[in-house]
Amino acid sequence: MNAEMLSPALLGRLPSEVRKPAYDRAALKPGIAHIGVGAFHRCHQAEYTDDLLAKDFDRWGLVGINIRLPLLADTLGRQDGLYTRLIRQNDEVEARVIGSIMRVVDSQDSAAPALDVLASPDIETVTMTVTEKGYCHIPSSGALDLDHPDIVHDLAIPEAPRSVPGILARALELRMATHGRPVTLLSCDNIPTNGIILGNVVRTFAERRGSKLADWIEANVAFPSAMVDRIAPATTEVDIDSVEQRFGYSDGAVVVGERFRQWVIENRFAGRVPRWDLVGATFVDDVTPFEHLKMRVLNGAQTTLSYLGVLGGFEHTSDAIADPLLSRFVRRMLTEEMLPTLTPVPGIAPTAYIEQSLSRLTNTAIRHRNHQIATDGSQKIVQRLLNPIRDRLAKGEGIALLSVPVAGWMAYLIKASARFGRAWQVSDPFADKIAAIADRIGADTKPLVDSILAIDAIFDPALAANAKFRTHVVAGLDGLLSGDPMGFVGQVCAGSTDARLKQPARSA
Ligand code: CS2
Repeated sequence: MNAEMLSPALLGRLPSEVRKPAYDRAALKPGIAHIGVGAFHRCHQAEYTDDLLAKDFDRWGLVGINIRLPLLADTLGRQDGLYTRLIRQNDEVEARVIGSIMRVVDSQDSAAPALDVLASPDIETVTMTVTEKGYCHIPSSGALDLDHPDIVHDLAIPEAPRSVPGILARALELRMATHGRPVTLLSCDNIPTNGIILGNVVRTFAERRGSKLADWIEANVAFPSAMVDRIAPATTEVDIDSVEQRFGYSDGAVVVGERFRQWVIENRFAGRVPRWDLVGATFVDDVTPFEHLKMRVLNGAQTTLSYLGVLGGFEHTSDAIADPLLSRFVRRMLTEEMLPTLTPVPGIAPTAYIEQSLSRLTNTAIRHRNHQIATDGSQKIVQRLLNPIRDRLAKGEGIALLSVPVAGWMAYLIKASARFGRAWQVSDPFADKIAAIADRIGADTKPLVDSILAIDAIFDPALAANAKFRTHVVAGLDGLLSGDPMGFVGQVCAGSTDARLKQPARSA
């Protein structure tokens, strides 16, 4: 097929079932910059902004910045920023062209294009989805990792930064030196207290650059926290082809997501506020209870299904949850062990939230690969699993279920080592370290767990020293590295782990 490419000229001729931007795109002016224009941003913040522009048109056009792959400036540039957002819910498909992105700059080779946008007086809000590791923080403490190679580089050459904290600090320095206008930096990543962590890393970096910048930031920059939610996996060729086949035009920047979406934002802005609350977002004083709910329940379930799913031979989340055993395991884990760790959220019943989350994961039209979710687990397990485990241990409560996905993360990385013939390819900042530990120690599970728990950037030392936690993780790793990982999950689910723990741990 040689279909016409999506463009402003094509908008008037699109099939009627494809929804179009309901405002005058030619009148758009930039007001928001977004760092990390991946599938999630295009399916979430850009859609909310598209809704806002249709409801209450204001100077809130989006300028996207990619400082890591993919390159997108050409693809989206050819389409004048337009792209198709598909909602897929089992057999239903709903298409909509989003118009809120005015342009995207690729800034992988040099920070200059990113800095030009971020330092512009037009930009009043900067949102970002740069993945957990983009913050260059130490997951277990939230502090800036001063040994991170990009941070070392950026502190030495602050005019040509590579890291997110370095780029933001330089942009703020340029704003201070030129027009001095305030700005809101709004993290939309799944890290706990994301506004506080972003504030920490940018301020720590700025303090190293001198007190003038740090003082200016204190007076002129806001770092609200936010909880963001919509399942939007990486786009595939099949998704791109499906738009051409179904609607007759070509679009290189299609995104696919589920119907559910949520955005809870701490009401703390510097300067003008994009009124996303008019179109379904919620502004609150404290995001923490929402964040716990989402990261522990929805993300906790996804992470659990991803590791146990890969070990059990399942490709996608929906395949893993369709398995009766994994489905039973994850529901029990959430209701029996996760739920009691949640802070009440007005208007949201936790049991109903758990059921809704589990049902979202069964959506067979969302092809979310377990390996995609398993990526960068070292940056995810603290907020999704280890913090709730810590809360339960502090109250003397059991962790027989929650400890299994922690062992699952270890097993996933260990099976990527030479000892297991590199069962699959992994991507995690700690992958090499764990493979080296696995190759050095071999099959003896207890010293293997001891060495992994000693990585204090991930495991807080008090948690790592907890005897109950260690015992459960050793048993979990033993079971998951055995020839029958699903048999082990079955035993845990049948409630026989405590019995197992009385036996000396078997080696893998
Ligand atoms: C997923 C998230 O890849 C992952 O880590 O758990 O991207 C998840 O789909 C989103 O947080 C849902 O809002």
